[in-house]
Amino acid sequence: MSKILEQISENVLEGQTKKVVELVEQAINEGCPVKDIINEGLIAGMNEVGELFKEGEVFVPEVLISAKAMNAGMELLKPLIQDGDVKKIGRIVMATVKGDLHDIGKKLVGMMMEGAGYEIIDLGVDIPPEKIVEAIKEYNPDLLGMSAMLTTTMVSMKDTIETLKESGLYEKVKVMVGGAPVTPNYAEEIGAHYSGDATAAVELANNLMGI
Ligand code: B1M
Repeated sequence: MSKILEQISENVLEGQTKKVVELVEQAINEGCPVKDIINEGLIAGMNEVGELFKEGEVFVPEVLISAKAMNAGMELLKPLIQDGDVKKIGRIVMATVKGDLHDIGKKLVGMMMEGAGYEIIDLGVDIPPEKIVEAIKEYNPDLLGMSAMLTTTMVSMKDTIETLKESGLYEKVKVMVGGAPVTPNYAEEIGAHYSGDATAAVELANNLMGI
């Protein structure tokens, strides 16, 4: 990994927003590929925070400070992966499921999808099945993307699909799911399509759209 990406990762870990912004700007100016800045810099740092969080070495406030630093870096990259003139190739409603407040990964997926030409309607976090179904009725999207980061909340993906089926909407929208605890098997079991990261999510969406 190049030195600057390592520094971005370290500064996300330390929650140094100003420094992350400076380093991301520098990496962009040096021509570093955007996907490397995201994966080897920003996400690598956040993953380390995750490990320390798991081990009880850091707590929620530190995690939030790191998340803020990561988001600040992502904002700088947004214009580089989004082209305002791109004709929209499909519409996706996205949500973090009921009981779940994690949204960094979902935002990243949304950002990459937008960059690939999709129109994103992000419902936010902690969204119950009924709200998702209402949104499908209102926006009539091609795709529904659900994100869950907790083993305890991923069941809401299944509940949402059941609610979609009961409302007769399941046949009208292709359902994509993702997030750390979600597996391809689980997705298949509940009648959804799985992708493991933001790049794979775009590939999957394109496949589902026949692009
Ligand atoms: Co929480 N948290 N958290 N957390 N948190 C995890 C998820 C955890 C794995 C940490 C750990 O113990 N190691 C653990 C879950 C364990 C489990 O259930 N298996 C956990 C826990 C337990 C909790 C709390 C319960 C802690 C507590 O309060 N005791 C609590 C729950 C709150 C709630 O949701 N109700 C909690 C709270 C929080 C914060 C609020 C502090 C904060 C969230 C801030 C925010 O999102 N705005 C937070 C964070 C930041 C994390 C970790 C550290 C980092 C998550 C992240 O943003 N990663 C996380 C540990 C970890 O994952 N290493 C952890 C970076 C992001 C780019 O990756 O989100 O994985 P990720 O997204 C990826 C892929 O998953 C995928 O693509 C993304 C980009 O590559 N993807 C999709 C995601 N959605 C997709 C959808 C798709 C396709 C792909 O299609 C639609």
